[in-house]
Amino acid sequence: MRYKYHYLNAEMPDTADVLAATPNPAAREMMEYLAEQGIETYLDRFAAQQPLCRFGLQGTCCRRCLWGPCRVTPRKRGVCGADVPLVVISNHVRMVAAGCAAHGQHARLRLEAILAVAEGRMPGELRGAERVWWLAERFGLPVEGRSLTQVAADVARYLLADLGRVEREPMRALLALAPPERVALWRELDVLPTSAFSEVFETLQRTSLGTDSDWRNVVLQELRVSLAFFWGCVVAASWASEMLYGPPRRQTVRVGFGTLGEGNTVKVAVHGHAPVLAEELMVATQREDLVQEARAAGAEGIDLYGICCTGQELLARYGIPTTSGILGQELVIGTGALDALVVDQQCVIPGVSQVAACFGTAVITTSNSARLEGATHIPLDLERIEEVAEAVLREAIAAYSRRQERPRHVPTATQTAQVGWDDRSILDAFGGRAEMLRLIREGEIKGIATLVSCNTPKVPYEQSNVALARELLRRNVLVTTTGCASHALLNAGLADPSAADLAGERLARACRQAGVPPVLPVGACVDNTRTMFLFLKLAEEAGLDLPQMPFFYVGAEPGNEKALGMGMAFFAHGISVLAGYPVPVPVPLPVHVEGGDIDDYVRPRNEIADFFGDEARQVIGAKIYVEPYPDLAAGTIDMEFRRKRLALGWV
Ligand code: XCC
Repeated sequence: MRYKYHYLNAEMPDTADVLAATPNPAAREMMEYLAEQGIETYLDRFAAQQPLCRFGLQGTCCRRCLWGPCRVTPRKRGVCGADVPLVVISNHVRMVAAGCAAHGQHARLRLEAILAVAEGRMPGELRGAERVWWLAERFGLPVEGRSLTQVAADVARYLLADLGRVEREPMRALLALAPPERVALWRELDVLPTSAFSEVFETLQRTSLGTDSDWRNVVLQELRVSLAFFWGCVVAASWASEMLYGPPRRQTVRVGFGTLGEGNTVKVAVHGHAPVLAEELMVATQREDLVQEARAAGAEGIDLYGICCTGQELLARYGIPTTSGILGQELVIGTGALDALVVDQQCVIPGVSQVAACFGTAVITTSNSARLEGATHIPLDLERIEEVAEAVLREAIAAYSRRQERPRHVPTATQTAQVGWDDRSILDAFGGRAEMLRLIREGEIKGIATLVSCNTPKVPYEQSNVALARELLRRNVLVTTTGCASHALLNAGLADPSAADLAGERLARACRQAGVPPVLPVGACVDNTRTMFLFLKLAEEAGLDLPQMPFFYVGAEPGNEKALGMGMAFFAHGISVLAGYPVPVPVPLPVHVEGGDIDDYVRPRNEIADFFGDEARQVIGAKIYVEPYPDLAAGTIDMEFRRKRLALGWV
């Protein structure tokens, strides 16, 4: 690849590399088409930014006060005296705190929606009764003689309290649901979080100028905020969605750019993370008056499509086709097929506005905290949600009428996939907890890796996610997936049962017998909750602690601060993490010496790196690996699985 980063043991692609290596032919076609049209995309901006800043890539640029910015090295501290480990971990924990805030805000919106429905302020009903009763029981809330909506409101308030508590007491959902072995460890380390809001607040003050200057103490805050991230935000958001809209539904769907080319309909893409308005849009697309308006404009009806995590939510429940993750959003709009792009919050890049302007696509923002220049703003109001959905669709219909003569270029490729999985349906498909554990113990399934998180321009489009998944399958590793990694794997056909043909003999047999694909999409990023509960249930069945089990968290293409938080949360649970592209916790990698012989490598010393790479194993039971090359990454995961299986006497 064109851009070499010797000090990271990594390379990055230019546009020609991306076109040559992406496993997504439809994306390649769109990249070429937009380049011909002279329309700028992320590829052009990524090239213009090369070479990326060495200090930024290593996490050693400190901008947390106004004395700098300081670029620290082992020989040169910051003006305040901060050394490399302190700067790296302080920068990192701030990113995790930002991720916590991001997932926390969309958890909050969903919990507020539950209260609004329960109190009759928002239309609709709660479709996830089973989750409501289960949580009430686990949280010890009174249920005798109380209605579903009363209990659901109590559950929502309980989770909202974990989001925002300021009293110095531990988060209650974590105490109620996390494994006792982990709770005891976190208590011993004194990292039990108070709430998401409090830990984000504490993280920011602690990393301000001249506050916590003991990097090991900052690591403890990192664990604390990661636990708040998971139990206060991720879990709350996933279960709030289930309480509102019901569990995911196992179903066969079609996905990919090609779905955009079908039918003469008003085409609306939903994009972002909080599916509250998108759910209402689902209802509104069927409303007779709006369908009539679409027909009067010359269309046959109104169709929805999904991008990013809001897309994954609608895919898992209703089979609404998804088109792309974060990196392909400009390409989707560049097809010219969309009449409107409706965004809620997060992962909506500013670049979409320019592409949308070229094709007359209406961009509609709906969150007051996530606006785009040039967009029409129709803010979500829970109490008027039907009117808001109606107004959004009217904008889309108007755009359809205006856009009749606009150019369209829609690739034809689509893929089929089985989606809508969760911990329960996966266990059921494999014959229940005991039977699935037997398959793991006997090596039919060597281990389970969850392949999650974003896309990054630092690798050819979707290539690391897809190549790593294929290599894991070949090594008999079962894969669950969420978020933008899931978009990549769905687009590559790996969530279709026929992908068992790519798996090792033993995994292929297990999947065929169970009738499941070897890659199981479990939803949006907050639905990593489902993978965590799959891991917890299997560990419980085995009578083992999480760190003993052959489970892995893999972020092949980390891009967002939320992805760092998710990795740290799984790490805190004793599940090893592999970051597929050098993230700014530089764990020890052998680095080739520039200009040296082919085998001339050094292992850079860095206390933080040593901690996450080795020392943490003693304390947490897990470690963090960084490996940008997918085949080597798969080998690393396989190595850890083999060692764990040997230790357990599992062949
Ligand atoms: Fe965003 Fe969730 Fe990352 Fe994709 S995977 S880039 S966070 S949309 Ni969640």
